[in-house]
Amino acid sequence: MKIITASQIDSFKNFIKAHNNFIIVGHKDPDGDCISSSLGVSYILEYLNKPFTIVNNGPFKRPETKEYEKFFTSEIPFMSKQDQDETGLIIVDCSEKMRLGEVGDTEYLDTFIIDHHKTSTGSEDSKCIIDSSSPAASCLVQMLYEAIVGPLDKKAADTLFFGLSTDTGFFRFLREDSANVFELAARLVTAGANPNKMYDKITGGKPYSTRKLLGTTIAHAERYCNGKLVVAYETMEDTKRYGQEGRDSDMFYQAMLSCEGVEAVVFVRQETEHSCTAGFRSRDAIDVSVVASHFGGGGHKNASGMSRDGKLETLIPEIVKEFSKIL
Ligand SMILES: [Mn+2]
Repeated sequence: MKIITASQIDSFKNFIKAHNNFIIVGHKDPDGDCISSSLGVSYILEYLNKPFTIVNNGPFKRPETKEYEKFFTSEIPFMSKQDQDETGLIIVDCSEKMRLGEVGDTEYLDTFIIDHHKTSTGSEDSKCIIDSSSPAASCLVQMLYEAIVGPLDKKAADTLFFGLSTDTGFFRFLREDSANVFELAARLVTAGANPNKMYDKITGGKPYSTRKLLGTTIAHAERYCNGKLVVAYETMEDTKRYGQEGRDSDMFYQAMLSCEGVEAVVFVRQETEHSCTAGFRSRDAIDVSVVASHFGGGGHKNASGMSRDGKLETLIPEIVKEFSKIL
């Protein structure tokens, strides 16, 4: 992870100075990092006495995200032309406005992006901190917080530890180059974050039906590319039966990636009659973001996703074909 530079901190400070009001927004279907980064930025604005609204299109489906829903509104409030001119939009854990969902008109707002997705491109000007070496957007927010506000209090530490824990798979995804990530974590724990409780929070509380759904998904799994690729799917019927109260695809990826010879895992879900979403995970050198980009999606080297028109029967062979090029 790269440490945030003085000029990045200055560009963020200047953006805040330039506006009287702020909208903070992250990607729809928020995860722990998205929530953590959104709230983290709000603490910085609170400290600087700048008014803000925290927006997320939801839904807050994951059990660990539910307690945070009350801090978010689902749409950007109505603004007059003058309000728009004075308002700064801060996008966290996301670089594509498409992924914000139906939050309202963001086009006229001066924008600053804080993100760590590999497929992020960044805007033409310098109003962004985009660093794919950062394991979580919350790490970037933590460094901004410490630079602008100072030492973390317990509330900020708890919130930011949530993002770090989520996006690192509770530190499982980190490698030998991440000593400075553990230094950030150490400061969070010093300020009161509790790793044991956090692990419980991000892994526990899953409804029983999600375990049944996991069984169905595993039963649907098939191997391709000489056993290097596993593909599973969820039909609308499966969702109806077991998937109403949330899902736990992470558990599925873990189960399959720990299987001998498997290098990549695909999970495709029929969301509506005409559209699917797919998640990709991989080990080590296999870059699944390449496949995700091919289908108009994005993400990280070892974890990406996409959303696309189509049916399972036709989409799965297309995905397998793309994977056969990289496996
Ligand atoms: Mn993230």
